[in-house]
Amino acid sequence: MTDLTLYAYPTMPGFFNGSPYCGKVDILLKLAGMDFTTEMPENPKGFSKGKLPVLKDGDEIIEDSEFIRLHLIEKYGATLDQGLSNDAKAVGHAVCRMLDERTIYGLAWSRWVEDEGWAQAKELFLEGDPNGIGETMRREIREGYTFAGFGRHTAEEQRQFIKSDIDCIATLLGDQDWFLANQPTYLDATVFSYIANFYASPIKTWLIPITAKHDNLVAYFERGMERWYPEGLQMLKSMAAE
Ligand SMILES: N[C@@H](CCC(=O)N[C@@H](CS)C(=O)NCC(=O)O)C(=O)O
Repeated sequence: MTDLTLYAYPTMPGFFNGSPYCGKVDILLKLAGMDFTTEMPENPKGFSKGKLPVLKDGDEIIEDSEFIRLHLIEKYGATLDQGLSNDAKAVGHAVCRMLDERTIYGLAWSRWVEDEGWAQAKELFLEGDPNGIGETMRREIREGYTFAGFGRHTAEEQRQFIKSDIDCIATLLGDQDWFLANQPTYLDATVFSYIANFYASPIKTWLIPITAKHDNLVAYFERGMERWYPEGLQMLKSMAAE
């Protein structure tokens, strides 16, 4: 009997999470067949890293999506790798790091820093940001990414970087249903969460066209939605039909 709570940012019922890190863990837990509940904690900053997702497993608190993945392996034997070769696992590792440590810049910058994305994000995530918390986060992201280098590039250069990451994912997927194996692995938990946020987030940004031009990524998105978020897919289909 497990007692698992995923602390994650809230999302529409039946929909993928607007944070790719939270979405990744949601899918990892689904892939592992775990029973769990999802909650928005009263104070995410109360955890030692001040970030979500966090997994509570009985008395244990595990922070960071990567440590949560390792916890599922260590405690439950849920490798979620379909017996991949070491070479394939190395590719999986590299792709996860690219998305989580670089491509994320494009997603966060387009939502939090660029005016067009921010106008939408503050309504969706912060109900208009009446207390100005979002403005503080916005400044922190701009400063942090500028220190890291991404923020020093022009918009055109930033988009070139992110487009090359998305092109790389599309090439790697090719005509397969899932990355690396015939059934989804932990890599799909990560990639799907990004593709979904690029392509079908309620926040509309320049990430949509550079993802949508890859037919295989669009088909992959729908395949993942059917598997993990069928209600959300229905919602999207009815909205498109209106
Ligand atoms: N490396 C972490 C990153 C988690 C992360 O950056 N979460 C964001 C949401 S997408 C967050 O909590 N941001 C709030 C903050 O940094 O204050 C992981 O993989 O879990």
